[in-house]
Amino acid sequence: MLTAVLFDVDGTLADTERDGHRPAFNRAFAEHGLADRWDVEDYGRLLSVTGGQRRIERFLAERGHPDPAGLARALHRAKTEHFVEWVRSGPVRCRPGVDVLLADLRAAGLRLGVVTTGRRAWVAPLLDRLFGPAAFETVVTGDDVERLKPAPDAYLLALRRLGLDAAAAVAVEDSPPGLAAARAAGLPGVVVTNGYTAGAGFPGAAAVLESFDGLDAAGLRRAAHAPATRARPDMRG
Ligand code: XBP
Ligand code: MG
Repeated sequence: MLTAVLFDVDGTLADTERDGHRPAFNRAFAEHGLADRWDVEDYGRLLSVTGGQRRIERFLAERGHPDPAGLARALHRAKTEHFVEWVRSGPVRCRPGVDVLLADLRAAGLRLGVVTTGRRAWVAPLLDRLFGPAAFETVVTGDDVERLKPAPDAYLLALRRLGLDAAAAVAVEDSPPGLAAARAAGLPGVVVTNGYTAGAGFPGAAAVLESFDGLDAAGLRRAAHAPATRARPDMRG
């Protein structure tokens, strides 16, 4: 029986990537004297690497930088400060329909958690700003686990904290690595796509939706228990 819903943050609860994280990375590059800037399209490709610090490190390594790990650490620290500033004072809002869905899930007695690979330094103020304090029973961030999505670690930790089996929960995600993490932890995954992930393949998703509009607790329950989609022929190993 479904008793808990675990939400991803970036791209799911809020559209943070294109106009939030991306400009924060670019400000950090500029401050460190780097000429690199991630445009909207580049950033979409870079999102296949989860975790901002790993994303920068991979980018620098591919360009032959002599100390990609060290510079990525410094850049990511600066990026996180800029992003926190945006979270506190920028025009961030939850995705349309999310607040209505959360209220309905609560009214239906479902437990709510957050599972993200982003850093707690911004996740906590973002959730506070959008949903108020203590809106979620547990919040797992990229600081809490060794391996980020698509590894199952963050979802497994959330289940452990809630004392639940995977069959009692559903993950709500926006991206292929997020869905893969949920599936690897044994959870059904309902995907709600956004500008960056519409059109991506989501093998194993219980449902793929384009928006939260009209989605309520009953609809999410139905979606979670739909048979998982088969892998697309071109996605099979
Ligand atoms: C989100 C991420 C994060 C953000 C940036 O993935 O991969 O790295 O892009 O946040 P998901 P940080 O939505 O699957 O959790 O810079 O704090 O890593
Ligand atoms: Mg996401």
